[in-house]
Amino acid sequence: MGSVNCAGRNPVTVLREAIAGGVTMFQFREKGAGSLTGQAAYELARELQAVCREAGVPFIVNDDVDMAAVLGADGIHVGQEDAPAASLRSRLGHEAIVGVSAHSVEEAGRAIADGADYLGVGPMYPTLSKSDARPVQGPLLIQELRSHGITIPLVGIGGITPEKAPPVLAAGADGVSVISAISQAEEPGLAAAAFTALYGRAT
Ligand code: 3NM
Repeated sequence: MGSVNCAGRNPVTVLREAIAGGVTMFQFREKGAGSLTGQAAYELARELQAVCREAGVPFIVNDDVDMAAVLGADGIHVGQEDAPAASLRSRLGHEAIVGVSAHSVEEAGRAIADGADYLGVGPMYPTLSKSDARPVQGPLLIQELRSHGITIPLVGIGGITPEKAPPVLAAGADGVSVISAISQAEEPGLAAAAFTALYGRAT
């Protein structure tokens, strides 16, 4: 999540509320039209990192390994075209969490061989939050990854709402990664709680 995802509200408030609702990991993703750059992006990142620290929630930076290193982030999330996970981890420290987006069995296999800790798998459903999203894959892709013997944590991403999350979890995902269904909800805390309430039941 980043500043452009928050329906004009302060991202710090949105994140605080989301964490109060049960969000267990946060990824700073400052992307898209009107997003902050340079110093302003760093300032927001630091504020959001402080909220995460206070709550004991891991703070992950999307794509920008320099930012992750400068901030001492808990981890980084990258795409297929970025540096291999193991080299990112050696830059950030061996405890760093490295997540990689995967859109097929082949991409997943490569990311795991390269040292990914978890995979973001999507898009599960149509999304408005990523302009260059791949074609929708649906929860079936998660099932396919599991049937190929992939055991590392998988999180579904893309267009996931509390109503659409159960098939993703039932397909074998360990969790869901969500932007708009929480960040643009009238009450991000309640929206996050609607997701966390699913876990006991669907996994
Ligand atoms: N990655 P929302 S879909 C950041 O398929 C991102 O890899 C995707 O936002 C992928 O929850 C996506 O608002 C956007 O749909 C997720």
